[in-house]
Amino acid sequence: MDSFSWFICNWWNFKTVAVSSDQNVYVAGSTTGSFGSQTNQGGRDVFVSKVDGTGSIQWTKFVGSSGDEEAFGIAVSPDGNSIYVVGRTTGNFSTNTNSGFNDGFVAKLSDSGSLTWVKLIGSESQDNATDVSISPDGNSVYVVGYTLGLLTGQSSVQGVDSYLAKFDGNMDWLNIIPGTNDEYALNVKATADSTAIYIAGSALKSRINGQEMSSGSISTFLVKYLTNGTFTWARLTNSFSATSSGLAVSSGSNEIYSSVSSASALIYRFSACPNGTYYPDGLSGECFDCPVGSTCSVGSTTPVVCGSGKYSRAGSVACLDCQQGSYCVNGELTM
Ligand SMILES: [Ca+2]
Ligand SMILES: [Ca+2]
Repeated sequence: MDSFSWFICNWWNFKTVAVSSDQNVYVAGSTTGSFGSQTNQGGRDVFVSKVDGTGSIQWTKFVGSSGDEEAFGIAVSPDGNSIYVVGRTTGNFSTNTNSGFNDGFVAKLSDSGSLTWVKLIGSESQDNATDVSISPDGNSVYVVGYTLGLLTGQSSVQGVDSYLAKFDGNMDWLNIIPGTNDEYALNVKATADSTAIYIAGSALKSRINGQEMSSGSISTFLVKYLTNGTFTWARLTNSFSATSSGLAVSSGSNEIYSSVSSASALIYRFSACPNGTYYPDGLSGECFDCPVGSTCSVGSTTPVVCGSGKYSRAGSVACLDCQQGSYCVNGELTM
């Protein structure tokens, strides 16, 4: 048991992997077997393993009940001390009783392999937790997933609904992505500047906040939330039998990459508008020129109107003093 390659055997189902800042690798998946001191509780249990930079397995911990567990997402806190795993379960966990069929679960483990807690996100119907991301300060844990039922805080059911939930030990809030039919949130990333959370997923015959998805086949979408839970916008990324497969945000928080599996593998890039341009959503491939009388710095969502006695030309980043012998109203220069 001293090499990573040993670990890949056919009754272990790897699903997800994360790397900590101190170069340890955490993997999660599910298994019907037992392993070392870890005894399977029944059906499939989730396993979490820590592998160090040399490929040596440091520990393996089971997260299981008598029901079936599967893991879909894993994240490590920036300080490397906490590991969060999300997935679904048909069983019960100590103080958390399953609400029916599958419930989504969130499990927190320490970097030494002890299980801190397990929380369920569930309705009387099918529920799932698909991905997890952690804020830069490590205090906020964002979980996405989808439900066929009615979750706490959810007012009505529109086909398959997707949620974004925030945890800081307990669940702070859970918001439903505003879609009209079936939406499946599959990937989540909190930005490094702590301002936003991006969610990628797949949708069927749905409009998300007015943004039309494909009417006939599975589309993929990108959604932005603010860190206080406010929905910001939705974008269609691909409209032809596509599934969201990954999501990444640049360290500067100004570039979003969304990967999609369709007839071919695709990557969509959304970036902040450059100086002298703007876009209402802040990220776009089609930025507008800053209008006459205003200025726009990089990433602008709204042009800033020049003050009295100042003017600017289209595409400006700075207001200029009104010229002698001219007058300037609302940022426009009149000779
Ligand atoms: Ca189990
Ligand atoms: Ca359920």
